Amino acid sequence: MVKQALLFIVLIFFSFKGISQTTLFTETFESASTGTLTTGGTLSGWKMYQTTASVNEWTISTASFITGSKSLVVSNNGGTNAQYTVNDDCDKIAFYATLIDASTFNSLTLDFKWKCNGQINGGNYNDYGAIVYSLDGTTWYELSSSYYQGQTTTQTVSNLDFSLLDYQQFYIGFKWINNTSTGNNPGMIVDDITLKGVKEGGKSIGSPSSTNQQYQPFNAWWGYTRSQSIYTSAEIGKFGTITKVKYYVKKATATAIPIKIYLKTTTSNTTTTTDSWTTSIVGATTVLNTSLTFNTAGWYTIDITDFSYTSDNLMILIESNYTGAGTSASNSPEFSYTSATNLHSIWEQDNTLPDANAPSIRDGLRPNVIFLYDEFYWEGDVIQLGRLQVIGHQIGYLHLQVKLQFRVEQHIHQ
Ligand SMILES: [Ca+2]
Ligand SMILES: [Ca+2]
Repeated sequence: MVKQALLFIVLIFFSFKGISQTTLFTETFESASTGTLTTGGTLSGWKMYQTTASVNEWTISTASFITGSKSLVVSNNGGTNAQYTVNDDCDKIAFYATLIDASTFNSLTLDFKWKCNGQINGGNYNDYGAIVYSLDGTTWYELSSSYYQGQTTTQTVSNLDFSLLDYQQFYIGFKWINNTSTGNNPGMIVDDITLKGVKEGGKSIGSPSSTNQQYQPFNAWWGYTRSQSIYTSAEIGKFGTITKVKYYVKKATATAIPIKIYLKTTTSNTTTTTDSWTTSIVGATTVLNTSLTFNTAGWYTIDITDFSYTSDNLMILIESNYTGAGTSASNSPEFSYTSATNLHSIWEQDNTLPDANAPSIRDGLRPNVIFLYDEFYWEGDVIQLGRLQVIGHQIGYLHLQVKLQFRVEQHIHQ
């Protein structure tokens, strides 16, 4: 009797070709109409926000263009010339009047070209351009204290860090300020604006414009500290497997801090004022136990043991165990926070563990955080491979190559 057994082996090879960026917004002004931006309607999608009225205006103009034939130009004569009136002070923003939706993107960067002579006097910027953003189109914030002036030839800015706005929806703008005397043409001219990001599942909680900073939640100023935060399901807005968390470092230092991070879900809408730390961590999962050094300002990514977040609010509990009496204030890193009533509690103590102490202090100074999720984004066509469904071959932040290798073996038993 002959038996035939068919061995069917499928080998799937994945190769990742690195992180790819997606363009979220781009503008060359080449298809835009020329004219002066106003606070009323839009001009080819662009609008003006005014703090100080002036004859100096933002225009889309062919005067002193940077590339192509049109640029965004400060002008005192409707865009005929790239010139400004130095004795008429001005504070105006040109902004693209459609929200940029980066709610599923991180690692945002901005490219643009610019020219601006303007004025600096004794180290003080008097006439200059700046990058600004807004969450509502009314309240504007400078991205950084980098100002643009002193250049009469085209300057190229590439990959300017815009990650402060990761996972946000926002407006982007360019501010022109001049004071009431002295200055040099041209004023600010902008062109070839491109905002890019890397698509990855996540959620940012806390105001990106917050200027508040504190030692919590990774506090080295005390010997031993604990931080308890609740981020509500309404704020987070999505369940799934959380793979990483990010905290925003405002003050970087070279200090290594032994830390532990715990996660748990809770139906409570407030952090404790009565429980000890020992009680608080009951039922929580330890997702990290290591030493971290927050030596770079900006979002600091912490890879945690994957946590399946499936219901209720999310509680993050963090121990910092620098030991002893802690380190100096200058050596302690600081982190961004946003006030959130009843959603952050702390324990702080030198020399001995505060774990049995109750109550804590409920300060409501909750650290800003980004949650990263284990998600894949697929684009393109659908390919059916039996039960394996591969939708396209381009995922948002990785380029995925799939090779299938089939080996058929015939075994004859006699
Ligand atoms: Ca152009
Ligand atoms: Ca001036």
